Amino acid sequence: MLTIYSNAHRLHHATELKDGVLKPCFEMPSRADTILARVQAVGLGEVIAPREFGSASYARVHSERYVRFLEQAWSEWQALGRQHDALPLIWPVRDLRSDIEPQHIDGKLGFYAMDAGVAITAGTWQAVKTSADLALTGMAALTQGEHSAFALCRPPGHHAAAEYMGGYCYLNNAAIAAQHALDNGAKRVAVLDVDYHHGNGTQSIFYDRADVMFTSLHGDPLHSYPYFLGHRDETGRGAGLGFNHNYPLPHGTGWDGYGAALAHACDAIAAYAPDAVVISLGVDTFKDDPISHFRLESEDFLKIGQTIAGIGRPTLFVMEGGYMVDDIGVNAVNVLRGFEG
Ligand code: SP5
Ligand code: ZN
Repeated sequence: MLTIYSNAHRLHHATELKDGVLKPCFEMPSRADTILARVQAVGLGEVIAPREFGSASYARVHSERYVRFLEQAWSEWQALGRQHDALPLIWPVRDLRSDIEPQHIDGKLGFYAMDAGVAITAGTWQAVKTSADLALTGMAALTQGEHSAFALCRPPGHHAAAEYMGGYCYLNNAAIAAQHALDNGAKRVAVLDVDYHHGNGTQSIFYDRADVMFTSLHGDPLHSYPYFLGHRDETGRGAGLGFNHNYPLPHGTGWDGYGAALAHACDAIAAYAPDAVVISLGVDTFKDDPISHFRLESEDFLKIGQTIAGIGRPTLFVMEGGYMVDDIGVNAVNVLRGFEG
């Protein structure tokens, strides 16, 4: 399987608010290094660099003003003499106004962030746009006839919506890739999100649409981040009604519960007959993941890949979460090897 990778991810290494204390993000550069090392160790296939696509491709699923904000936030922050990571400190909850974009960077950060897990640093934009380019390059390979590809994205993307960032995510790499397929002749694309956390951003982007079916298996939002989306009754809206499927699963879910939900999800995706499938590949479902609560074993990730292969469609794997540095390489590549059979 083709892997698309760039060292640009190293430009982004930020801090997050953890249990009330600012600490280095769980989402750190060594994650991608570990996964790349495993790709090479098992000889998965060729590793190529991304093409540059540019903001117009990102603005197919994000608003132009949001993309501009991401591009300019660090220089606006730095212009105030600030040197630490840019973080929001106020959010427009409920009856506060969210129809007017503030001009001050502190206002903008709250306006465009859903949480305090998306600090912006000097190198963040370069890493973020390259991550989106990895997914776009992977999808371009599928449209040129590859049956599968692996975009080794970092930072991840599935919590980012049209106009907000959150949960280590800035641009929604999987959604950008899905839209690219549609813009290049695909009629229907399925996005299947197997990260431990609900893919709220991807759901939000495609919620009104029938040309992208979104399916997510995740920790029940009653108890797990992102808390405010991902319930079973979210099934789409308008033309999109019936094209959004959530499988919230309880703490402690192991292969029995997970495998059954995944098989059900993949049957529904196969029935949709998509021209391409995008997998939001999080491996934070692993039993030893430091921030999650499922109990998958390393061998179970092979079975995830096998089940996805049963859909039988061209498939782009887009890296999302997974934080147990020693094992995420094995687990992510097990999905890819399981897919290849
Ligand atoms: C892409 C992705 O997986 N994003 C996940 C973002 C989760 N952010 C909040 C996690 C809070 C978990 N707190 C548990 C602390 C354990 N010491
Ligand atoms: Zn996650």
